[in-house]
Amino acid sequence: MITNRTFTMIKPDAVDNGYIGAILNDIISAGFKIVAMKYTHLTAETAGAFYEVHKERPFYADLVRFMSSGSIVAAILEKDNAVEDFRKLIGATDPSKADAGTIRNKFAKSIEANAVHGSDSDENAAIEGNFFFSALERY
Ligand code: RTP
Ligand code: MG
Repeated sequence: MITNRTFTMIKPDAVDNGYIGAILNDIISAGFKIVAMKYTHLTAETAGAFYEVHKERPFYADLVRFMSSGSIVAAILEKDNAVEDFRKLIGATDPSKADAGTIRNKFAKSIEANAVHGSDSDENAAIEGNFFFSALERY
């Protein structure tokens, strides 16, 4: 398994607010290389499948509704220690608790509409990247 990769989405709130360019700039400036990227959208069905791990959580239905409410940008990113470094770059799930300068601190509005997703393990980074990109696209 390739362990220097992570997976991200720019979520519908950030796309709608016009932050794609600024967020990509922060990601690239932090030393991440974009391996694969697409502008697309999730349906309720595909968002439900992507977030299947959260199926039992109280926020699951709202999360699926939100994530299928608009366009997203999905990307595979590469850097040494990618998963951990990217989670540091985006900050805490709740933007009111995210450190100054983090992407969620700068661009997120609420615990749900929190601008970006970042994989939480190498294993999930691979699963999530495979969800959006074919083997050819993520070479
Ligand atoms: P992500 O997976 O998006 O990178 O976020 P995370 O690891 O920081 O947070 P996680 O616990 O995996 O939750 C996934 C997403 O669900 C929404 N959420 N809503 N209403 C709530 O209390 C609540 N808690 C989480 C957020 O969009 C969160 O990013
Ligand atoms: Mg998560």
